[in-house]
Amino acid sequence: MTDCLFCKIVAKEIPAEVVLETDRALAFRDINPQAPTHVLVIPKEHHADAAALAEADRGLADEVLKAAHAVAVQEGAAEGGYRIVFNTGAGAGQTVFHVHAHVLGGRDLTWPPG
Ligand code: IU
Repeated sequence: MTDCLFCKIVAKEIPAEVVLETDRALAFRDINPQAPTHVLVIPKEHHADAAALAEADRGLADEVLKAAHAVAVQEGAAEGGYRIVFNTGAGAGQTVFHVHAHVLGGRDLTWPPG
C-alpha cells in the first residue's frame, strides 16, 4: 500500500532500526518505546490487522509470532517474561493499520493494560 507507513519501512523509504529480518517478516524498534525492549514485528506484506492476517495467511501469522519470540530472546527479554500485543482496531488503540506485534519486555509489566 503506497500510503502505509510500515509498507514504506519495508520498502526502506523510511528509516527504522531493524533488529531482525526474515523472508516475510521485519522487526524494528518502536520510536516511542514503552519498555526497555519495545520492538514491532510486522509481515512485509500488507494486512490491516491481526484478524485480517489470520484470515488471509495463517502461515504468515505464524512467522510473525515466531519472529516476535525470536526478538524477545535476542533482546534478552524472554527470561524475565515479555508481552506480545496486537492492538486490533481503533478501540483497542491501534493507530497504524498494518498489522504489528508489539514485543515488550525488560521490566515488570502490569496487568490489566490501560
Ligand atoms: P498501535 O498498536 O497501532 O497503536 O502501535 C503503533 C506503534 O507504532 C506505536 O507504538 C508507535 O510508537 C509506533 N510508531 C513507530 O514505531 N514509528 C512511526 O513512525 C510511527 C509509529 I507514526
